[in-house]
Amino acid sequence: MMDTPLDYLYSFGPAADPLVKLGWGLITISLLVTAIIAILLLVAIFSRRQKARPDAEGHLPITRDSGGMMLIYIGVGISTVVLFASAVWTIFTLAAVASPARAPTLTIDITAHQWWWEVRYQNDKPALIFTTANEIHIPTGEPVRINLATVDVIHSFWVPQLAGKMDVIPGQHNSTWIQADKAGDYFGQCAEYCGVQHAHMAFHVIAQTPDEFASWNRQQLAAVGAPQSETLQQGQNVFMTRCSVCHAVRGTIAGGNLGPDLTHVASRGTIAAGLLVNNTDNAAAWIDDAQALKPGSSMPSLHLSPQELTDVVAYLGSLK
Ligand code: HEC
Ligand SMILES: [Cu+2]
Repeated sequence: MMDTPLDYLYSFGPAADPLVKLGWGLITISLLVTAIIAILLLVAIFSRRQKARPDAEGHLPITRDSGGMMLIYIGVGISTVVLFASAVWTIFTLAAVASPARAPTLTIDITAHQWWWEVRYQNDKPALIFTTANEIHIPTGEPVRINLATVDVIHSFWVPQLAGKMDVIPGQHNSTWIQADKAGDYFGQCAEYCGVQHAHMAFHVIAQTPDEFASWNRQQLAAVGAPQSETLQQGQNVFMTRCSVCHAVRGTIAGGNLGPDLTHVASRGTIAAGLLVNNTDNAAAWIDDAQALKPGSSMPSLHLSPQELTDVVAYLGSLK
């Protein structure tokens, strides 16, 4: 989990377990092959031919023994069996992770943007659909369907401890699934180079017990109330004039969709796709000069007045 980011040698769910076993298996086979070849090579280098003895006339006899061919047959034979077995194991692994054992009850549409992830929780009832960003909450023990789309270039969705990579390709709808059997914070990362800030296109998958997940889900659906103080009112005013063209806050007139939905931004652990811990100082630094922190991002450096900045940061902080 978090203490070992992107550690793909451990897995925490059925979409990743077979992959990790295969990974360990192929590493073991590769190391064994390397060791055996190294040993054979050393034997060949250091073993000496028997010294030929000259015959009665003083000539060295020419010997053509054919024993070497047998070794080649054996070597090629063993390699073929091992490679074929690895290929079969790989095919079975791909089949095992192709789809979950039972149909997912939860579907999340994920849209990749340069350089952040839009996360939309699907529901048969339109009123229960909501959008968030860069932080995907899932209930433990449940397979979750992930539908992938992109608004710009190719990206790749990767949470190594929960599933293999799935590319996100313009004009194509790929889907994959994840499942976490243990509660925790799993690190995810765009795994296909997508421009200058590719390295800062991370996300978190937060697996919670079904009860905790249900209460998180309820909280995300809650509408934002009216600002409760003068500062928050000022902050909301700044937000509506300077930010709402790109950002949405459900329940207000802010409906922009160029940037992440900020309805419950204060509930998220990080901002700017995993780049910064979500606290007052970082939020202020980000809003003041996003281009210094994530050059090339579609979030402009707003350079607000100190008062406007304090107010808008307080407003965002109230969006729990
Ligand atoms: C021109 C469009 C645009 C404007 C205007 C804009 N933003 Fe952004 N904002 C973005 C984009 C795009 C991102 C995502 C950047 C990234 O992570 O690469 C973003 C990210 C953010 C984030 C991080 C959200 C998250 O969950 O990661 C916050 C907070 C934020 N903006 C606040 C503001 C505030 C406050 C204002 C107004 C003072 C503002 N933005 C104005 C486009 C905009
Ligand atoms: Cu990327």
